Amino acid sequence: MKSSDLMVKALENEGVKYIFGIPGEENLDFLNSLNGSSIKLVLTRHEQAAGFMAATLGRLTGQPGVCLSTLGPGATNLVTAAAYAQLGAMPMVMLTGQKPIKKSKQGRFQIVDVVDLMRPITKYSEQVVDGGNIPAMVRDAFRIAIEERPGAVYIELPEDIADEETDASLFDVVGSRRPDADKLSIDEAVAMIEAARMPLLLIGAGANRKATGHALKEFIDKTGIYFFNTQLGKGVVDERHERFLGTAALSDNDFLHCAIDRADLIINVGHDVIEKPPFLMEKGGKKVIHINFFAAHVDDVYFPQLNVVGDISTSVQRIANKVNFDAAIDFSFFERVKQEVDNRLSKYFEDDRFPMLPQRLVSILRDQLAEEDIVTLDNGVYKIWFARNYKCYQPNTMLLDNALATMGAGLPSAMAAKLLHPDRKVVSVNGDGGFMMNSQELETAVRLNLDLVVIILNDSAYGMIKWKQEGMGFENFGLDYNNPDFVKYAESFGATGHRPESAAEFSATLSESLNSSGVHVIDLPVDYSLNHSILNVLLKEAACIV
Ligand SMILES: Cc1ncc(C[n+]2csc(CCOP(=O)(O)OP(=O)(O)O)c2C)c(N)n1
Ligand SMILES: [Mg+2]
Repeated sequence: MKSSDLMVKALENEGVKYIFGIPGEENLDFLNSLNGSSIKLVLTRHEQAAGFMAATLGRLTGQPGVCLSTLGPGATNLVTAAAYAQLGAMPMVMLTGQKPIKKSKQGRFQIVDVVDLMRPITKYSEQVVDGGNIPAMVRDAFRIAIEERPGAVYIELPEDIADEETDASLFDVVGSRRPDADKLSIDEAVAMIEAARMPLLLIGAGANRKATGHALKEFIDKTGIYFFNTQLGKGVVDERHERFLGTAALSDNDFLHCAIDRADLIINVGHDVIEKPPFLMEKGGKKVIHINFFAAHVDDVYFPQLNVVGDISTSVQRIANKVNFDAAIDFSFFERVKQEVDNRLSKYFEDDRFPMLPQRLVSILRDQLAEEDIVTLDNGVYKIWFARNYKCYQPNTMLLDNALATMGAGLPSAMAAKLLHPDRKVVSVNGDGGFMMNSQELETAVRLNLDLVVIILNDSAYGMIKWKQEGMGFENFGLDYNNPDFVKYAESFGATGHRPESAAEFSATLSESLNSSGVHVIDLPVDYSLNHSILNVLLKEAACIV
């Protein structure tokens, strides 16, 4: 068999259904082998978007998404997506071409050492030097990408190797069970929880990767312990739960930090330090139990006193079964904080000023979307408002990136979510800056016949950086730009463009767009005037009001 055929067979063997990317001439053997396979090629307009889509597929399924590019420039375009998958713990396999390695008449033309380039931002980075190695390399790459902590892997298939004959055969896909935590660490956790007077539960990124919600809800219901989450832990337990305090989108001084500051123990499930810290540890301060698939990375602001390492769901179940939490413990303080947080966060939910407040957008979207519908966010200052104010009812129904926090992933991640869940509504929320970083993918979305709503928050600026600039007391400088006419822009791709002029009109446009087919782009003027006064000023002065 030709090696490129074997590569396709090896990917099929792993259950791959999509490959996202842009082939170059160095991939032509592979492309030909793909023709007629069960794998669907999703052609994109930029490799970065292909990588973001593959990573999102990995994030949502737990199985690696696969992306493809040519050598040199195509491969370097995958770098940001590799970092996105690696930091965000999303399993992803990247496959690129390369010039012939045995004999080439092209000098160094387009040649970059991609294997070395990818090494620090992947879990595995190797070149295929013999077609016979393909079955083992692919099997191992997939295993490594999936294993906790998941991430990106990279395989380079040079042109001459792809064309070689090989008689190698595939390996069966053999999974492995995640080990459970040692009994002693469970006992220690139980003892620490029983000794605590003001414990809180924190749900972080790792808890969103595997099904842990059921075990966590049982733990909360049994003990009555209040909980909060990180941005990547949103939705693991339904945020309408009576014990839910909120999402820690900031590291300190937010309303819910009033509760966190008072806690004497944080039972920290699935958190890892790639996220912006949800709270800051201090020496001699509150204690932390780290429950995750791996031990805590120690950091100046994170040094848990106990690691419970093993399958999260099993650890939480075992702790819940054993713990005898004092039923008489007084949770009234946390109860009061919860009331206050809920009141504060919903303050502008009905405010109809236009341009629209991000808080109002959050409430309109939450009203119009069903439990299982998905919102994806790009990176901008609205992410903070969504993380704090939008309540998720199910895991992975708000796809945001609190790890690499790159701009440009919002639209591709929405496209991947819709491909995977055609029965759910998907809304992509972007800043005007982030949207323009991968807006060319509107063409891909239209070509794929995706039903998608894309909202662009228009402030003609890199608003997030403006907000930080103001917070640091600097003058407004260097962050404004002009936008294209987004309605015409959308139409030129075959999408439908909308430009509402009031909150009521936006609400009606959104509803219409959600209930009709095709790609809808809504250019929404946004009012960011409260970013500074609430997030920089009010929170510092008056976050703790209970
Ligand atoms: C690729 C990339 N470049 C730069 C940044 C730094 N950055 C973070 S948010 C932001 C501005 C985002 O602007 P926009 O998308 O318009 O959102 P807004 O905050 O204005 O709503 C910038 C430049 C980043 N996170 N990623
Ligand atoms: Mg902007």
